[in-house]
Amino acid sequence: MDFKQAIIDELTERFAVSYNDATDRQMYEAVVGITRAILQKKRAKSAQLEKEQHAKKVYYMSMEFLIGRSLKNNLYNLGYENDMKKALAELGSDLEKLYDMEPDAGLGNGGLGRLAACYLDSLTGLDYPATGFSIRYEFGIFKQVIMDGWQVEYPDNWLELGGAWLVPRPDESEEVYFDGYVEENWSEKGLQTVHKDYTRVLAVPYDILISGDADIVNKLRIWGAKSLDNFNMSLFSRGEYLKSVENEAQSEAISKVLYPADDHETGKRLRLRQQYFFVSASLKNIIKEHMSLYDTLENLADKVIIHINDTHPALCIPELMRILMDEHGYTWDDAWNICTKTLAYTNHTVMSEALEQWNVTMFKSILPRIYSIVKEINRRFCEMVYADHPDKRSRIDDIAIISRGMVKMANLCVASCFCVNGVSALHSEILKNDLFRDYNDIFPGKLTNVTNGIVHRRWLCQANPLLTRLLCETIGDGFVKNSMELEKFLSYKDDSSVLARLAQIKLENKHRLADYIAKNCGVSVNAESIFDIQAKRLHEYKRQLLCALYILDLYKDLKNGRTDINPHTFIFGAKASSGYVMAKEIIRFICAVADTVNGDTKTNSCLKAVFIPDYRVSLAEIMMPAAELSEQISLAGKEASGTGNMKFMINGAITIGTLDGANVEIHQQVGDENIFLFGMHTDEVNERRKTYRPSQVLDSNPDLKEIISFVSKGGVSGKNFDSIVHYLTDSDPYMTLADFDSYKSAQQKADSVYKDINKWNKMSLVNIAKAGIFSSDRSVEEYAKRIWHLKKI
Ligand code: 26V
Repeated sequence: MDFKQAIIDELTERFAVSYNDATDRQMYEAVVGITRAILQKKRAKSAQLEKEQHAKKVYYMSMEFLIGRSLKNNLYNLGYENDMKKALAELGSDLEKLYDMEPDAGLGNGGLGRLAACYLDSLTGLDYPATGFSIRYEFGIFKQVIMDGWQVEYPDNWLELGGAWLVPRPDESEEVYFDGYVEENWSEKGLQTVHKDYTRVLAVPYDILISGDADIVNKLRIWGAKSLDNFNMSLFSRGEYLKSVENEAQSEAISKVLYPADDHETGKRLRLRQQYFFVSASLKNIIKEHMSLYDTLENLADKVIIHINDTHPALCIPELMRILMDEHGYTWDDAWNICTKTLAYTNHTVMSEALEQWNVTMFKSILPRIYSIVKEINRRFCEMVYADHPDKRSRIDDIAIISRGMVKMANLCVASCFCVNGVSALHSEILKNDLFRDYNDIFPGKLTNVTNGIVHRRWLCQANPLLTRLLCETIGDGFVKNSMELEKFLSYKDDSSVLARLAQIKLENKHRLADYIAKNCGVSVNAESIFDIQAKRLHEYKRQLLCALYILDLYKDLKNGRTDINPHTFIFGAKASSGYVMAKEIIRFICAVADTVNGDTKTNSCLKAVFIPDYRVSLAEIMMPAAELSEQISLAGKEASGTGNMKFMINGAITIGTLDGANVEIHQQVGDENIFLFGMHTDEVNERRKTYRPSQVLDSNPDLKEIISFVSKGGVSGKNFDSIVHYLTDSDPYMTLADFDSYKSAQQKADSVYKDINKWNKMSLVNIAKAGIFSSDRSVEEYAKRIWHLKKI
């Protein structure tokens, strides 16, 4: 393709400018337009193939798809990156500059949303027919600004430039019905229900086209809410301007903003509306598509998989029942039979406060028909448990879908879906033995594991071109398609020239991050120091505090004249939910610790710390390749999987971590010698918890005692951190103090290995070579083969 001519044409057609007058923004939009058009053509072909082959298809339902930027990803996957770069250069422009203009599509909070995005990419790259469904949030995850250590949130108006990727499809809009009441009438056809007095909202679809690195193009369909009731003319005429647009505003609020929380179920009405809105529109869309192809729903379960990403889209269950019964005349039993063969569910957390429950009164008022269906599912389920599992009768309150005035969405999913999976080996065991143990007895074999993965084409090939080139030169480029070929890199473990190049690449990537930090944080860090990074959402259980305490411990040692440690730079990136006060307090603490150590000229040549604001996908792409130590230090049993751990690993960072989530499997891959493990194991945590007193740990640990007293006395930047001191000394719910000594030993071990840089580089090489299994290509193949039974197009 002649990209130069295409750009010139696009600029004249769209903006009536010639290339030498075009602004950067016009250039950017022209290039996106051209790329999007290529994708659209490929999508049309893919859709045709899907139809011709009567392919079984997966619909991946998720409230979040944390896509990040798309231009580089698409050009890379299409194989046009170099051509486009050259064409732009000839026109006096620069592709890298255009890449940097693109806002992240931040339609997610963290791991769960990023996982959905990786899975769509991998499914597409592997030629599987898949569609993602979600919401077209006008505002994605907030922009984080740090003011005097405190997180402040600003709206993320990503559509301004990011909207260029969306293909509007108003012709496929759907109506969604809320509120009102249900009238039940007996007729010769049996019980008929009529939903009355409802309010309607229009769901308008926009498609984001997804490229893999193959010919297939899939789509992510995101729904925007539009009011169906035009503004009220009579109110307007009476001069009641605000009132006249109230209905419109209320409907359109549904797709206004992503809930910026991934920790606490707050039971908000608007969130329930968001969930039903995208579930109902998507299912109507799926059913229409299926009917137009087959003219029957009898074969729905053979042709369609609806995958529920966490409980957020769990309303798929009653909504599919509703469509089958109310709109297609199925009996309960026949509808249930289809539903329970079509729906599968992934659980992403065992934290009880994140498990969704809805107040019955609220649920019923917003979704009266859906409630009546959930009630019936619950009635039949409890009846079955009573009849077939008398030993579970005493546990019924915990197993039931509705109990104690709440609708429990995880229970609804496990009772209804044909398959339920956890996201790492350890997490899936905890589901079977703990969170869902009763269900595991009732439905043996339903619970399974699929360990998470990351799309290595983005997280290695695109984010780390230098390492990718080294890999291509040594082991060939087969790993791009088949991540398991990374293992060939192991044979270079003792090749000193490869190890030296690896070190050089890491150094260049560290310089790139150091430049970013200098520019964005005003802190100069030494690229020769060890880069020790913790990047993830801020949560107590992830224990960013543990690392912060260790920084103070090191600082104390340096002040006391210790000289035997390598220069060390601690780098953090983390957003806190806007209402999560302790998480924000921890950010404030980290920033103050950073100010303290960075400002001390006695120690700052050896020890620095930085909190980089606004952690997001595009920032992660700079941080991961620059990391040497990857902090994965959650309390064992709490992190379902983690996926950042995999991104660091594949870029050659060595994990310092607990045996939690997928760290367990990383350990299995690399062995004891290539990871720094520490801390209590899950069973030890459970045992210790029974009698845990943080004050006892303090009494027996003079180092910790000194650190805490330093904090209490205002040693950290002169600021008051009583909140942190009390948190740690009075309750310490995630046992930070209990794991401190063990963490410290692991850090010391890492520090001593770093002195033997050859050994360090070897460990780094082994991590890269063993990371292939954590490609989402592997995860998606497991889903496709074991759970969804999909065939490639
Ligand atoms: C929960 C909630 C609760 C209500 C408010 C809104 C909201 C939004 C998201 C969530 C999901 C929390 C679960 C989650 O993000 N889990 C993460 O999933 C990753 C992908 O499987 C996994 O790697 C992380 O370990 C896990 O914490």
